[in-house]
Amino acid sequence: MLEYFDKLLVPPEIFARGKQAIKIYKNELKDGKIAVVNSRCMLLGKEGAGKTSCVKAMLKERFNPDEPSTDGIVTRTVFQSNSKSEWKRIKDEHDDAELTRKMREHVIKQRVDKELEDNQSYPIGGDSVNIPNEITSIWDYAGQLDYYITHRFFLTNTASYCVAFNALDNLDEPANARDPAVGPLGMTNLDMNLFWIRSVYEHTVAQHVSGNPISIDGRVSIESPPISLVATHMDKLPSWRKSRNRKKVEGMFNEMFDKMEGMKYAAHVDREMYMVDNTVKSHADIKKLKRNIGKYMQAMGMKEVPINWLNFQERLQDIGKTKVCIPFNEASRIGTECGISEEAIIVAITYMNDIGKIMYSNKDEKLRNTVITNLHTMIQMLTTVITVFPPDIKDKEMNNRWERLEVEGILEEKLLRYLWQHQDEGNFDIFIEVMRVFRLIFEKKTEEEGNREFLVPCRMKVYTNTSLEVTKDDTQMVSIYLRQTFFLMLCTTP
Ligand SMILES: Nc1nc2c(ncn2[C@@H]2O[C@H](COP(=O)(O)OP(=O)(O)OP(=O)(O)O)[C@@H](O)[C@H]2O)c(=O)[nH]1
Ligand SMILES: [Mg+2]
Repeated sequence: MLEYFDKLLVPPEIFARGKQAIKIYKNELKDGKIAVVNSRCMLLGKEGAGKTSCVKAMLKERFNPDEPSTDGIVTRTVFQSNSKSEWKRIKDEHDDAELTRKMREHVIKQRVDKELEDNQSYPIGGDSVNIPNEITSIWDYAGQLDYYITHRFFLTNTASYCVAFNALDNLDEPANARDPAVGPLGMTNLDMNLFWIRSVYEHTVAQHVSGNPISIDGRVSIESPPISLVATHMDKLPSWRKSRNRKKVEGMFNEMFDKMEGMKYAAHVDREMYMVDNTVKSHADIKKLKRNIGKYMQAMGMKEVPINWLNFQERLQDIGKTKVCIPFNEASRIGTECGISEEAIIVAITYMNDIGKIMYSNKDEKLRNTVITNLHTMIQMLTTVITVFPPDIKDKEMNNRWERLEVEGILEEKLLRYLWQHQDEGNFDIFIEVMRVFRLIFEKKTEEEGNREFLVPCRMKVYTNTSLEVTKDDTQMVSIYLRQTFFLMLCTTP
């Protein structure tokens, strides 16, 4: 009987090697620890700055001169690196549970080999690919300010950041949207770049504890999380002399460094100047960027965790394939099944949240009871409502409802059900709750049964009519006049 269960639970290549190997495997699972690197690099910056092209250049993928604007809040690419700073996209990058399983089994297998002093090679699950205990990912954000409100869910202090800017954009001129029809974005290019830096600081350090110094090659170099500035479009600068172009862009970097003098976030900013041309595959500054952020990611993402946490992580990611979220109690029960003590379960879940594997917050009364097991699907669901790309809706009635969201910022339940029709019905109310708790939507009073209405502030139209007059309120009404930039963190205070 026991053997039957072992056969189910123990990886076949360990099982095949007999009782001693099974015993070592079980001991490792119970008490073993593993140093894993679960690191993330996040690219931020103005729309059209060249973030996606920079990710492609880092992964040595082909440059697209007509690269479309990143669709959705953020896209994630998982890759493996080796000592020569080669980064390679992982196949099946969305099967997180499988990656975690391979990583865990690889490490245990190595230990079983060592204890049995057995040099024979036993491939993992028939897969001969070498699995390092390292999973690294790049998160490429869409640069439109419309998505800004969602960033606070994803920016954590365990990641390394890059803020990209176009070297052709004059720092003192108004920042323009990628689509010329949209017009200026209400701040200068300099303020736009500082805005992103400040945003990382506000969402990570200011929210949590203070930043920690990172030491690279034995010396403290920067506070965590580190933020590197990357100038793109170097190939487009006017002078035929490269040195003259670099001098000019150096001036831009120095202007930004000067402007952040005395600000708390300055300690997080990498003073190395990365001036890249994304059109070529192996640009020297892309190599330098990869080398340095690779070191930052190693230093920040390395953590020794109990092996049973990885088992727990894999189980939650596996559930995520079919359910976007589960009640906290259920997650907790699974943690117990994986041999994690009651007190350690919340620590393990928080760790998984910080490294971007799941999402959980015990700060909010309502969300405390829910663990989001599939971030990818959750991002897709959020993107159906918070998007700069209108969906192709064939249904006329739904189209009118979409129109109402576009014009008035009012989301009807019927439209939301239509947009989420391919999602699990059981998740609907939880997601309404997630959006409400994160202040993305506010419920309005409505008459119609079964068609609740929600106000979506980030979808409300911005009127640029400066001649708008402040009218006197009557007893029933209070008018509030706001500018879009009031919501953004500007860079005037330390
Ligand atoms: N010549 C040249 N073109 C570039 C470079 N980097 C990006 N581009 C082009 O600039 C445009 C915008 O680049 P993207 O990489 O899509 O910019 P993004 O920051 O990801 O934009 P969003 O996703 O809209 O936020 C595309 O047409 C790219 O082909 C570069 O270094 N040189
Ligand atoms: Mg992009």
